[in-house]
Amino acid sequence: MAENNAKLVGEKLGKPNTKSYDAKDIQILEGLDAVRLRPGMYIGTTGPKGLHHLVWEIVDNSVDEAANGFCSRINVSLNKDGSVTVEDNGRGIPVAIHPVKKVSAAEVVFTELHAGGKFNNENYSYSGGLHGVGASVVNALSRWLKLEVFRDGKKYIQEFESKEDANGKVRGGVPLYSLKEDGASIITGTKVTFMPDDRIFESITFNPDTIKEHLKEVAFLNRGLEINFIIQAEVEEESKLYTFKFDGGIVDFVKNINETKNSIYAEPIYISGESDGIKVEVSMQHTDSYTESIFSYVNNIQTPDGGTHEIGFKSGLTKALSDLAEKSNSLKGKDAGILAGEDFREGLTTVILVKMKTVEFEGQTKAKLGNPQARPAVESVVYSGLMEFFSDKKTNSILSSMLDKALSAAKVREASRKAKEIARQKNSIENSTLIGKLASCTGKNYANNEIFIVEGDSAGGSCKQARDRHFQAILPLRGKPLNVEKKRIDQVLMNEEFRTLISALGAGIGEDFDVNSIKYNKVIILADADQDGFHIRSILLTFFFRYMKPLITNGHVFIGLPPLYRVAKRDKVEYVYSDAELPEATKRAGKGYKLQRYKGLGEMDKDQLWETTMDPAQRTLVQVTIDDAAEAEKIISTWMGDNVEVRKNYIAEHANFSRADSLSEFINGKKK
Ligand code: TSJ
Repeated sequence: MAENNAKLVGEKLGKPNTKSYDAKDIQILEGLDAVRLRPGMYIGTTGPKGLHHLVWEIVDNSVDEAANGFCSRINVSLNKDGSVTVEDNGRGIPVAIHPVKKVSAAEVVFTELHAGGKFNNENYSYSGGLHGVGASVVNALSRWLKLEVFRDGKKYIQEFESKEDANGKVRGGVPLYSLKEDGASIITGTKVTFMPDDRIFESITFNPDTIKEHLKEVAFLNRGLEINFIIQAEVEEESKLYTFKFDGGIVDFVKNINETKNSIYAEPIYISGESDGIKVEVSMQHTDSYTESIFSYVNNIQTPDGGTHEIGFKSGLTKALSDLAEKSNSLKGKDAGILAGEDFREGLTTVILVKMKTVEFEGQTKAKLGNPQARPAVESVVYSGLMEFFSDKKTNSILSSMLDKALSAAKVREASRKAKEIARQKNSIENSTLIGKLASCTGKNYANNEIFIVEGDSAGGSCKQARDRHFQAILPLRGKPLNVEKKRIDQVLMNEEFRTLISALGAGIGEDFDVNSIKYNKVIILADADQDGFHIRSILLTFFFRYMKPLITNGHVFIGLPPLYRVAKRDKVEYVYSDAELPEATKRAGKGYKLQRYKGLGEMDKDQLWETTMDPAQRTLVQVTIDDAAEAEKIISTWMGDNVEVRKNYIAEHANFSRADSLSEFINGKKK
């Protein structure tokens, strides 16, 4: 074909600027007119998203060439003048003259709607879908575009421009001349440079980070493909080059996503296969977090709203792991029975890549795969892939960490369900014995009300005496059940005081939690500065993090700071909140002062407690941020984990229980 091309092109080339337009050409141009008339129909928006879509469109063509095995490198450049260049080392767009249209194939690509890549269906068996509206759309929406094709030992060029016609109407993508030879070439490939039309787009300034992130993602999805991104100087202070090439493909993608998390086994699992003509690739890895994240793609196009391929993945995973749990020695049959699909996905990061011929996108934003046949195809590939993977003894430990994780997720889910039930029945609970522990306040103005969660019955008693009952409620937590190490959050939830807390806050729990109906504006945790106190604080924060997140993000959770020392000389009293401040305080007091060290809240009398810890005018509160709570959750999972060594080290490292400033360090928040 190549020889043939050269000949045909040779005949046509060498006669530049002699082009005359017949009726068919004008029809073609009218196609591009339609694009300029309604750009949104083709690229979604004329905002930044649509602007960047132009780059994705061009890059897609090179990616297709790579997917077909003819291209190993793509260079993308953000140029000084604001234009973008995309260049690959593929075969070069065919330059043969189209037998009917009488112009080069390359020109057809840039001037005819929907021609992009479609003229050779065999080579493009997996391209298409929403994307691939193609180069002609980019051309129509560009101020100018330059094409360079390197093939058959030659370089060919063609330029296009948006031009005003005789009637003052702007036409996009008008060829300045037919594709022409422009010297010899020893390389092959395609290079396209274009300048978006500022009469179409809100702004024509590209965001380098957006492009960089997109190219990185493309590189992950196309194992081994090298993508270089060059930001030319003046776009940024100095030229920058980023190279993305991932020989692990989506396995590297999963590793990258999990980089900042703790994975519970070393390597992501990789599964690939084909079913019903659909190619499926999956990589997955569990972390010790609780959220599930799935990134799915069809023909390299992201499907943020999921669809049939994701459903297929989930059922394949559930079936395989349920079967394996059933057979597993470490799980008793009874335990295996409580596992549900979602439990297997807690903390799971997954990338799903599906390639298929005719893609149907669904939903408002066309971000969801609709093809029904993708579901069973992905399910069977995932099921058999996992069964095969776990048939090897070497993977036993991975399986047991997965099943352990799923089991604890199931227990939490069960406990959470029970807790929700309790929250729902809160009206009947309010009259029951449970609420007896709570000393509620009399004021009905929630915005002013506070609840102190206090460690220990004795401290709780002191607080009840010390408080201003108009706006301060006290909920004592019995220290003992919470002190038990290795208590899981699900067991903690079954604790009576927690149930009381849920109903006292009156805003539900979990998905049903409604921060707008909380009965207390400030939730203040009061615990001692010792190991038990640290533990209780962490459990409470973990509880809020998991079941009442908006309580934290809306700034309702605080840590109360009781003093560590009382320095007194005659009637002068100073309270000291950290060891670091003690020398200063004693110096201030001078000779003959009396020093009292508080080991816990219970050692203060009610007046001292009020002055130092509860009186809004004098106390110190630390507002808890979501990062603190996430950190607490990590501490708790370490604390409660099975690995005693890790636990000991972690506690030694993170908790110096005798100093208030280490608490502040742990809490990390702003003093209020
Ligand atoms: F579409 C485009 F013009 F915007 C564009 C296409 C832009 C860029 C940067 C690259 C490409 C492109 C197209 N790279 N590689 C190809 N390959 C082909 O078009 C091609 C080459 C050879 C054959 C063949 O059958 O010999 C078939 C095709 C489709």
